[in-house]
Order: sequence, then C-alpha cells, then structure tokens
Amino acid sequence: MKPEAAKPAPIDHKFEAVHNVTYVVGHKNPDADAICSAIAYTAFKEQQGEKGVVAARCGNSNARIDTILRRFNQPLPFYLSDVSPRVHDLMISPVVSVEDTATCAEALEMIDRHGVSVLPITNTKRKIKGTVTLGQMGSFFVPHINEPRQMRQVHTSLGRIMRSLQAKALHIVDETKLEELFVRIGAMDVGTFWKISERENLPPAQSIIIVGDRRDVQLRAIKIGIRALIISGDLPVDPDVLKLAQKHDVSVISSPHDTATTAWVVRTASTLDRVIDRNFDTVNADTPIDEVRKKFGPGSTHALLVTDEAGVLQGILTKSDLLKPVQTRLVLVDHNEMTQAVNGAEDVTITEIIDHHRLGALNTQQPILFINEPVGSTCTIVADLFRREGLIPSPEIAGIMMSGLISDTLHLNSPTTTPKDGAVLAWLSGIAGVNSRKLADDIFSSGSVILASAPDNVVRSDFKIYEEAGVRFAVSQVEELGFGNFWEHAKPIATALRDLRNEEGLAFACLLVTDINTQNSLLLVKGDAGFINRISYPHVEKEEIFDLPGIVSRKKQLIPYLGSVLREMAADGASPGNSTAPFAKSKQR
Ligand SMILES: [Mn+2]
Repeated sequence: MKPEAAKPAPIDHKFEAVHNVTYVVGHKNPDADAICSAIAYTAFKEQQGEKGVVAARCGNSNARIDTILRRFNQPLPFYLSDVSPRVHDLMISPVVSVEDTATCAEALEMIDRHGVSVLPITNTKRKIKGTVTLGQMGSFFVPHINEPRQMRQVHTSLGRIMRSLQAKALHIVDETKLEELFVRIGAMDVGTFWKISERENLPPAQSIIIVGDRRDVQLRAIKIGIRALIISGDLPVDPDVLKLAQKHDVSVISSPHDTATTAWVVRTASTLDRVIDRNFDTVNADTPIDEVRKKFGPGSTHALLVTDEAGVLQGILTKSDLLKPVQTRLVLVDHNEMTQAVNGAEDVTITEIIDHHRLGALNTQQPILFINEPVGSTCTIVADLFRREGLIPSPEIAGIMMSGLISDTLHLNSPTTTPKDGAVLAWLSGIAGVNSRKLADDIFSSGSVILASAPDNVVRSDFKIYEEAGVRFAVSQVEELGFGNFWEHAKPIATALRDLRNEEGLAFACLLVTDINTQNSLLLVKGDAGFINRISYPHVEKEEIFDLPGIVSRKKQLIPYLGSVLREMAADGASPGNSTAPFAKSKQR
C-alpha cells in the first residue's frame, strides 16, 4: 500500500499583479494636459516595450476632458486617491502554508525549504487556523525528561508515520485513522519488556513498538495486541510473525532507518495540532502600512496574517517586510511640486518627471529622469519624445496629445506658446488626421461657461462689484473661444444681467465677454441711457452691446476706462443711473 501523498496548500496569485506598477499621473484638479500627457506618456512607454505602466489621475474629470477622451476613444485614467504604501505593497504573496492535517515533519520541511520564520496553517479552504514557528517546533521536540508519557505521545495516523519514514507496510490496519499513540522501543529483555508500559499505563491498543530483528519481542508485542510494530533497519520479518500479526490485526511496518532515527522520525509524524499557535493577528491587504507599524512594537507580534473578509489567507507581513522598499512607482507629468502631487507620493518612488512648469521643491532618493522644458504643454514634450525616438503614435494618441497641447496653449495663442508647440501640433495633426482648428473649436466649446451654465450663473460666475466716485456697479467676465456661443445666448444673458443689476441695486452692470483666440472682447451693459450713451466704443447690434478690440483685462483695461466715464459724468453734473443706492443699504458681495 502506498503512503498518502502530502498535499501542498494552494497558492493565491491575486496580489502579484499589484506589485511593480508604475503609475503615470498628472496633478490634482487635473486639466486636459495633465490627463492627456498621462495617457500619451503611458502609450510612449508601452511602445518602447515597458510593462506594468498605468495611466492614472488623482482628481475628477470635467466636460472638456470628457469631450477629448470620447473623441479619441480613450478610457478615463485609473483613479488614484492615495498611493501611501498599503499592506499588499509589502506583504509576501503568494505565501507558503500547510494544512492543519500536515505533520510536523512536513511543516519543518516547508520552513527549511522556503526559509520562512512563520508558517501559516490553514484548513482545506485556505482559511487561517494559526501559525507555527521554528521556536514552537523546537519546544515541542525538546525532550521533557520528567514527563516520559508525554514524550512518547504522538497524535497521528499510521499512514503519516509511513510517509515520514518512507517505510513499507507489511500489514496495515486503518492507515488513515488519526489517533493518540504512544511510541516505545523494544530494546530490553522480553521478560521486562511490557513492564514499563504497564507502569506508565500505556494501553496496548495505542502502543507502537519499534524493534529490530528480535523475534521474541515481536511475538510478545503482537500477542499483547499492540497497535503497530515498526521493524527498523529494513530487517527481514519471519513469515510466521507476520501471520500472527495478521491474525491479531496488528500492523507491521518496515522502516529503512535504524531504531534511534526511526523513533525520532515517528515523533515528527505528529500532526501540527499540538504545535499550532492559535493566537494570531490578521490584517486586511488594503490597510495602510502606517497603521500596522505599531502592531510590530517590541514584544508584540512578529508576523501579521493577511486575510480577506472571509478569513482566507492572502499573504503574510513580517517585521522585516516593513523595511523593504515599496514597489509602487510614479511618473509625474504636468507638475513637479509635491503639494500638487497625488496623496502619499512622498512615500513611494518617483522615477520620472515630465513637466513644463516652474521648479518647485522636490527631493528624491535616487537620480531620476527629469525633463522640464518651457514649452506650451506637457503633451508637446511627450510628442517630441515620440519624434526623437523615431516612434509614431497611434492616431488616437496623436489626437490626445493635440488636445492637451491645444487646451494648454489656447490653440497656440497663449503667451506661453513656443515655435516648438506649433511644429509639434502640425506633426500630430498629420498623424491623427485631425484639423487642429476644428478640434480646438470642439474642445473650447465643450469647456464654455456659456454652454455649461444657465444665464443667471453665466453673469455671476466671475462677478465683482466696484465703487467709483460714489457709484456702485458690477463687471462680470467670461472667457470664450470665439463669440459664437455668446451670440447664440445673448438675449437670455442680457435679461439675466438686467435682473442682476436690479437685485444688487447697481447703477449699471456689465458683462465682458472675451475671445481668447482673437484677444478681443464684447461688452454687454445694462444701465440707464444717460450712462450707456457716454460709452465711446462702437455699438454692435443692439444699443447695449459694444465692441472692445484689444481689451482682455477687466482689472487693467476696462475698470480704468469705466472710471474715466464716471468722472466725466460727475464733472458734467450728470448721474450714471437712477439706482445709485447708498452703499449701506445694498448687499456687499
Ligand atoms: Mn500643462
């Protein structure tokens, strides 16, 4: 009969994938360039053959970002709220473990082969039952001279004994039955042989006798009706002895080892039952490392078992694991200041920074790749990397980079724009097969305050109250790409501005609509005719809308102009409006 095979516990691979990830992530409150450069730089790395790179974000999307991603078929990058190291970043997984029906010998073998200090013990469903350590095993195997009965005791099955000994069964009864057994060596004279057992009150049916080729002791033991006879040194057994054993249902096992070794090995065939430490600490894989650190204080636990909600073993975390470097890596795009970076960034490894902003204070442990170029967008830099490496991005990724570039440079109109931005945009346009003018229109109209908000919110979205020469008035401003959206909604916006003037008790109210593309503005004014007639700018369409070429700054250009009109009126003794309410009465916003 073959000894039952040792069953290794199954291994959980779930958390392997979490390790060794590099997140490419933009700043908090991401704008289109932060999102697009993360996606594009991830694609660049993948095209270079890098594995485990994931595009990420650490904030919510907005209408403009959604429009861009939809247009170029890209999913929203992976959301990272916090990259502070967690248990799953440092734990050992898959973890070696044995089932609670294993023998001490098997557990020792696992400890030895894998060099682990703590061995988790599970049931067949991988639910945690406890742990064993070499130390616990040691105290179990150290001879307790004053307690001979306890020293002889093993909790095991004959099958496990044979497995441990690599022994042959000559005759076996109830091989798999787990039982309490007492082991003795039949070394003394046959006359005194059983006296010790009697004195120690060892029942024959639970006794195992290890003996060499001593026929007299063998026969006597069988006649007493012991549980099993183990013949050491592979010595031959007389056929009539075996026959008697069969008659008395006594198992006979042939061990290849000498008597002393056999006795030792039989003891290691004990199940782990008596050795298991059932006082163990568990922790969830998502727990922040900072929270578990205190559990490893002096004199406390030296291993935490990582389990899921069902108590299934996922890994193990020991004190020394806390010293390991965290595997999570970050590539920062479109920012280089820690205050703007994802939470926990200071606790993980930053491997690269690709940016176009001013340098902020940031220290790293290792030298890193740092590309900072004063161009219009981070996407410009990423596209240039593709170009320099002789790589062609996919049309979708080219479109994504166009979008980030257009968004950050206001389609090459912002003062941060460089000739390189223009060249890169043209290159990307050819690959994407997308007209940048049309794409810019789509992007900017998706982000339009006029399109996204109700008229009363449009006039209040960036609204300031001023007092000049005893006159109280308001100027709001919206920035748009072109005046198309404004003209479409001019009527309800004018009504909302009139309501605003009345509600706030103002002499007059203005809305400055600025076209970022052309750097021109329109001015919508609600006030009395006496004031409106004094405005020297040309009328566009109705009386209340004026054309203000070259005016983009409320603070530096428009307010000084309005101040001069008010002073002129005061000099003429004219009042700018009938609703010049006293300041005290009006609500201050
Ligand atoms: Mn940017």
